[in-house]
Amino acid sequence: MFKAGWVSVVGNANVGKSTLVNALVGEKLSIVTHKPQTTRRRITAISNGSGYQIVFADTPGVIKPRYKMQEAMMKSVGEAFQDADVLMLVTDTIETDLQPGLLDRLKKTNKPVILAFNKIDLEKQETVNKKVEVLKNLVKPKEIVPVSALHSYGIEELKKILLDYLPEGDPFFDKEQLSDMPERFFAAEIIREQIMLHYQQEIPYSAEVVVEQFKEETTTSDKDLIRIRATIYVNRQSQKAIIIGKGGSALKKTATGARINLEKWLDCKVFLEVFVKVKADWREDERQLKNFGYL
Ligand SMILES: Nc1nc2c(ncn2[C@@H]2O[C@H](COP(=O)(O)OP(=O)(O)OP(=O)(O)O)[C@@H](O)[C@H]2O)c(=O)[nH]1
Ligand SMILES: [Mg+2]
Repeated sequence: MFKAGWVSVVGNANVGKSTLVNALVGEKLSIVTHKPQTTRRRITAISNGSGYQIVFADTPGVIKPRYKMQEAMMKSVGEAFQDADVLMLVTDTIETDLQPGLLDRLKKTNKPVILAFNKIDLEKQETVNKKVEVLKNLVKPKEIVPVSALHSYGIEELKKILLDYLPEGDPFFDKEQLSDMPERFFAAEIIREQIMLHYQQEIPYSAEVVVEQFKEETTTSDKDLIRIRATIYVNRQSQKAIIIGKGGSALKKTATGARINLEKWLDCKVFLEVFVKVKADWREDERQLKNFGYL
């Protein structure tokens, strides 16, 4: 008997969905930062084991959209709800009030909901119990699993429970495959992670990264080198100046951070070139959002 199915990971922003998916898959696929709205698209992450394949869909945290890009983000959450065999709702100990857009969908679904109560390392057992009780009555999950994604606590238990609710069936993907998304996409995400970390206020939310070139080369020393050329697009000219910084210092720091993480992830030397361009108000521009793959 082989079990295979789709688990969509949904929740408020910043509760640790991506950290949890990475822990479940055992590989850093989704980017993680301390800022909300880090994840912008549905990201596939595959966990293969003996007798099972779980295809996780990490999703953007549910918010009330203010511009078209955020509308597209929320549309991808809706799609993840539809495609799921099992819904894994993630909440944390800090904010247990579910966003209305999330609660509505949870109330309408007839799919099994497993609640992963994350960040239990931050709270006393007593407080955790109280908050769990509130959520239990609100969303009526099939199971509740307390976890700490950051400390890899409760991960195996959670996986076991998810498997109980997965259908029997053949695997969807090759068992070596970690995702159905291309390396270029993950490379762009690794660069965007550094933008989220290095800049303040609206800047990270106004930036998009596109990888234009991703080329493997064999060098004379027999070690592989990957040449990556990427462009950071921002909304306005003033933002471009901030991204670049005085004498290029800010961009240099960002690109260095990105290169180090790309080398770790690709396990080889990376030559990274980053350019910055303005695409006026791209977050509201349907054609641009299509180009960037949001629509
Ligand atoms: N203390 C603690 N922090 C955690 C835990 N899990 C995640 N975090 C932190 O919570 C923050 C948000 O984590 P993410 O995984 O990016 O959260 P997310 O739900 O994917 O966020 P969005 O993509 O923005 O919706 C990061 O700073 C994580 O390190 C945990 O178990 N304990
Ligand atoms: Mg995320």
